[in-house]
Amino acid sequence: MITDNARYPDPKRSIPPRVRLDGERKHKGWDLDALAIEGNEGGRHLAWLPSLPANAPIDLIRKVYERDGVVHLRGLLPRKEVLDVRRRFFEYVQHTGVLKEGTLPEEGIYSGIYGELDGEDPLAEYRTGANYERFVRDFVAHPLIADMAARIKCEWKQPWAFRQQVLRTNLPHSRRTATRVHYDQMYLRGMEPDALTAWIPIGDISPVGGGLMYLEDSVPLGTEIENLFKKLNANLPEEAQLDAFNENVAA
Ligand SMILES: O=C(O)CCC(=O)C(=O)O
Ligand SMILES: [Fe+2]
Repeated sequence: MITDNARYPDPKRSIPPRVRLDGERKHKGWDLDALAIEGNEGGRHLAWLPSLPANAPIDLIRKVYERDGVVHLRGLLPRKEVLDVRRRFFEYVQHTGVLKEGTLPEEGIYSGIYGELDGEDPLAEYRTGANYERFVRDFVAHPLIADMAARIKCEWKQPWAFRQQVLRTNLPHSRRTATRVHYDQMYLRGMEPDALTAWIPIGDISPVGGGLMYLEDSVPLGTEIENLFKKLNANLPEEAQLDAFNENVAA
């Protein structure tokens, strides 16, 4: 349970100031300066993450990934297959009443059943359960995803150390449900100094409907933090060195 409320700014009140003068401020009807997105920074300092087509030369994709620690690819998966998973998921949660009557599951239109939500997600149990369903497992195992990962990380001899997947949903009119800022390597103690995460929007996800925020120029910061952990953890027993919540990390 989250008790540290002060760390979560009210998304309705934090109107971001214009802090970046370069780049596009408006995109497809969305105005970055008027967006109040919940996150550790309370919605300030936003810019659109540029994208590359998935069929761009792999050298370019790798270059952007190495430089930024993230690469936003468009058009990797057939749209129809993605929308199929979207439909299956909403059919899976339809019994909760979360979908608006008279709309198609594929559209994923909210009924408003839960009203305003503060720090709770009534769908959490179902979306967690959906991770074990065949249609989600098959989607995660899509060869196009694995192939792209292998092309980006072509130096990896053995690409998969273990399997981890999270199916994420966000309900409209909820606050304090955003996952706080982190990098995924943070949870992977005592393993290779590198990991790749694929975040895949299942259908069209608007900037206020959830999605991914990325901290620009954060690669050196992550490296610095990891080096510090390595130094601090060196004196811990082996088991504690592998613990993502050991005394050094938790602090
Ligand atoms: O469930 C979430 O919102 C985020 C999970 C996540 O970021 C992760 O698994 O690395
Ligand atoms: Fe993460």
